[in-house]
Amino acid sequence: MSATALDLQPYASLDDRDCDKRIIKAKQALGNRVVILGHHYQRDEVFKHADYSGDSLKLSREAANSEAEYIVFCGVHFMAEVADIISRPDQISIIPDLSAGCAMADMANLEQVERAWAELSSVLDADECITPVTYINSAADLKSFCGSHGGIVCTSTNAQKILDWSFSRREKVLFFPDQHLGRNTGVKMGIPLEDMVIWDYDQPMGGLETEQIRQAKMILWKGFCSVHQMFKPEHIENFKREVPDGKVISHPEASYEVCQLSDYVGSTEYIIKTITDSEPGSHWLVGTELNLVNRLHQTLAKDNKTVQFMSPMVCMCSTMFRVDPQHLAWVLENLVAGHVVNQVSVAEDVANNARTALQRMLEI
Ligand code: CIZ
Ligand code: SF4
Repeated sequence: MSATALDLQPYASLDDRDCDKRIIKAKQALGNRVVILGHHYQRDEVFKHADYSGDSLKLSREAANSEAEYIVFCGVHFMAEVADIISRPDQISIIPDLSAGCAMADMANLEQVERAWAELSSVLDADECITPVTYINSAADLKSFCGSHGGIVCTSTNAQKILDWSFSRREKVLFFPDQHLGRNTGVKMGIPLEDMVIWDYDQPMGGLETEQIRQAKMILWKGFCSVHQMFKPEHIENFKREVPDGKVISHPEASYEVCQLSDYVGSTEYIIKTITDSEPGSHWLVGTELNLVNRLHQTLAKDNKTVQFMSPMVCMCSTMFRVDPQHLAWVLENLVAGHVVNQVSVAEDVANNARTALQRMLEI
C-alpha cells in the first residue's frame, strides 16, 4: 500500500488505450470487492467497463443488492449519493469525478424548497394537501425533505405510478426539479394543462396568485434539462417529412410540444427496449442524450435499423462527460493501492429521511 493517495495529475496525460489496460488490470486485482455501474449516458470508453448498465433506478437497485465493498458509479453525483444512501453502511460509494453533477438537479436546493413549502403553507395546509415529489435527479437533502414531509422520489421510469400513489394520499403534488417530467406525466394521466402551474423559485410565492395555488393540482418547479430542451417540434416535422414511416421516441424531460408529437415517450430503459424490440429495418428519431442514441445505432445496425439523434446540433450531457477513463483508472488504481478517493458520503441525518423517500419508491 502506498502511504498517500495517487495523484490525479499524471493520469491526465494517459491516452484512452493505456487507461483501458490499467482499468482492466485494476478491476482484476480488486475482483468482487468492486462493482462498476455505468449510466446509459456515459461515453463508450467508460461504459464498456461497467459491470452493470442502466438508468438510475436500475443501477440504484444493483447498488443495493451488490456485495461489493466499493461501488464506483459512472454517472452523476446524485446517483452516487443514492448508492450511498441505499447500500450497506460498510459499502463505499465513489464517483470518478466529483464535479460530475447534474445541471437540472442544481436548479432546486433545500433553501428554495423550504421557502416554497413555507409560502405554500401560508395559503393552505401543505402537509395535509400537498405531496412533495422529487425526481431522482436531485440532491440528497431534497430527497430527505420529501421523506420527512410524506413525500417520495420518482424516476422517469416510474413517474406515473409515483404520481398515482401521491394523489391517492393528498390532493396536490409539488413536483421538482423538472417541470417537463412533471407536466408530461401529468398529461399522460389525464390531468389538464390548466390544472398545472409553474413555481418560479426566483419570485416570491413562486410568481403565483393565491387562487392559482388553490386551484392547481400540480405545482411544477421551473427546472429543466438543457440537453433535452434542445429538441424542437421542427426536428420531428423534418424527420417525418423525410422518413414518413419513421418512428419518433422521446424522453419525458423533453418539452410538452416534443412529447406530444412523438410516437412514444419514456425513460432511457423504455427507449432502449422499444427500439430493440422493434421491426428489423425500422427508422427511429430519438430525443435523448447522444451517447445512448449513438450506442443504439451501432448495436442495432445489424438489424438494419437506423437510430438518429433528434437535434442537428451535437448536444451531450457535459457533466456526464466529465467521467472519463483517466478518472476511472485513477480511482481504481487508488483502491488497489488501499486508498479511497472521491467517496460520496451523505450525512446520516439526511440519509435517514432520504432513505424513507427512496424506500417508498422502491416498494411501489
Ligand atoms: O433515471 C435516469 O437514469 C435518467 C436520468 C434518465 C432515464 O430516463 O433513465
Ligand atoms: Fe442532468 Fe440533463 Fe445531464 Fe440528465 S442529461 S444528468 S438531467 S443535465
